[in-house]
Amino acid sequence: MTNIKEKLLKSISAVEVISGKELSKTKEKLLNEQFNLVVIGQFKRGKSTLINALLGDDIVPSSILPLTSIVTIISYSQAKKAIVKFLDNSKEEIELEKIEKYVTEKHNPKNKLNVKEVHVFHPSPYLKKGIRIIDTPGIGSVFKHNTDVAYSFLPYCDAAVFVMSPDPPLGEAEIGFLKNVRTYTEKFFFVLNKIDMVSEKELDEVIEFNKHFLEDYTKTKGIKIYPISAKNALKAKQTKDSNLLKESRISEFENELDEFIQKEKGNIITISTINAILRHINNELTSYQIQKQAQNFSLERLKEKTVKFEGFIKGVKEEAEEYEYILDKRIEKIYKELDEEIEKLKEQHLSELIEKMQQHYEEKAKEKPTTEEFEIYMTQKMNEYIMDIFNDFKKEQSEIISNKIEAIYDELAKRINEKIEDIAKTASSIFEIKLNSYIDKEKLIQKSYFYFMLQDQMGILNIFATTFRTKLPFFIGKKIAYKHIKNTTIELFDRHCGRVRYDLTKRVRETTFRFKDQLKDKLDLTIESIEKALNKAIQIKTESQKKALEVFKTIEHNTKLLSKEKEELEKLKQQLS
Ligand SMILES: Nc1nc2c(ncn2[C@@H]2O[C@H](COP(=O)(O)OP(=O)(O)OP(=O)(O)O)[C@@H](O)[C@H]2O)c(=O)[nH]1
Ligand SMILES: [Mg+2]
Repeated sequence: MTNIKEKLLKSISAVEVISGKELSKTKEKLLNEQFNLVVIGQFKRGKSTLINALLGDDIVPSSILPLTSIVTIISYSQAKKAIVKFLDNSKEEIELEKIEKYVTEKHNPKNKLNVKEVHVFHPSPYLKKGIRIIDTPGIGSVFKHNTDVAYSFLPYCDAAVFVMSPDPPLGEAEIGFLKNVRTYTEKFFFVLNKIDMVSEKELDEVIEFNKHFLEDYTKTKGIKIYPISAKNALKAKQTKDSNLLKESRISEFENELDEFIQKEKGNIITISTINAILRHINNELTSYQIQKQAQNFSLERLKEKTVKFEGFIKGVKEEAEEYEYILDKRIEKIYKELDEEIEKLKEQHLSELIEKMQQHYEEKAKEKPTTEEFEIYMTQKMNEYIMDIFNDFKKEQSEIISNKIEAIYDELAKRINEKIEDIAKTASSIFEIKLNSYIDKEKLIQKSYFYFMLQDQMGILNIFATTFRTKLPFFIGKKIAYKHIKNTTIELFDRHCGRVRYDLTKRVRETTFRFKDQLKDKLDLTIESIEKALNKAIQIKTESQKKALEVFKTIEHNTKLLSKEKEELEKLKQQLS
């Protein structure tokens, strides 16, 4: 990945120098595109140690006490440094060695420093590949807030490493967490850390045990567990001890993670960058051809032809606007269909859910619990049912919607490509030369972008243990408590419906915006390069012959350089696909 990236940056610079134009958007996209890898797991499983092991250096603090309390985002930079971002949006640069003061419960108890997150910059080669690692506070620790943090990062990451260890195999907090993140299992890497603490036989048992439960909780078959010792891996890398590194078994995990990263993201970015450079080269070569050809016409005829071409372009622009309108209409239709699905979901599940709650009510009542116990039990049941319903629904709907918008985007991209071809054809006929158009077909969105998370503070119902209701004796309290639960069920169901709608439509809006921008750019750049060429051609005609000759010499030279660059990029593209 590093190599290709560097190659492409070189190619961009070369094309910029030759053409005298900046490819800033392409460069920015290539440089900024990061692979977000989030590391999650119960406290003390060894998340921070694993990150240090991947990087081969003690970067994030680790300790025997529950430690990380603030999210730390680690990315590449030549110079080591850390930036603390506070809840009031202010920032402060600190020395990397001082992050402990901000990210740990010990030094920043209950986050009294009001830290939002800490950004760490480090020159590690691992990060240079374009990987951004996110260290999260352990789930299920005494600080409930930490679990929410882990949840909230999932939708935005490209892969998640879930760290477990043999002591004990799996806890309640982990199980609860895993049940709720089923939607994301595809991007999970399950790591069993601290293998140095158990015998070979014990290890096999723990792996078997965990695998069975993981598959059960996430409803996924064939889950792979990577047994490693992060502690030994880190030590081995720091002391260059190859035997210890082998013992740590980290390499297999690293390799497969790398492969996943390359497959998921690397190719998409590199191919779209290659396409952008090739498109740019093609526009530039077309512009040269037009400038040369224009010299065969009198100034008057050239101006006539230019007017004719402008007329054609006006039509193209109008059509492009129309496409945008059609796109908006289709997106609206997707929203409407989603609303219908939500209504159907309500019809199908809500009355059934209330019925189930009624059954639980009757069964639990027989046990004569206290009102408080009763309410806690019922609330738990309700949360479980709702989570189940919405987990499945959101997965199904994000799949359906991402397929629908992909189809719409594909069709529109095809039409814009046809327009670009049309421009080349029309320009060819007006200016009596053969011009080539550069057409690429690339994926504009990633499926993972559509997966999203429901469980957040809003989704979890508070247990109203302090209200007067729960203090009532059960024979009085049960009816009131049940009525309360029933109303809350309806309300919570509604809120989840709203939440699904909000999340999905937001994602559709964001991708559509990016998509439109890309298409518009493609078309505009093609038109712009021809228009500029015509202006230049007219200008050359009014200048001295000596100057004109100079211009054509440069054009000749640049054509050779760009053609060579083009050839290399095409070869690279072929290798990648
Ligand atoms: N034996 C052994 N101990 C390990 C290993 N990895 C981590 N530890 C130890 O486990 C403890 C917790 O490690 P951390 O990396 O701080 O764990 P964490 O998951 O980041 O913890 P929190 O931030 O509190 O959630 C430390 O004492 C580590 O030295 C390992 O592979 N083997
Ligand atoms: Mg930690």
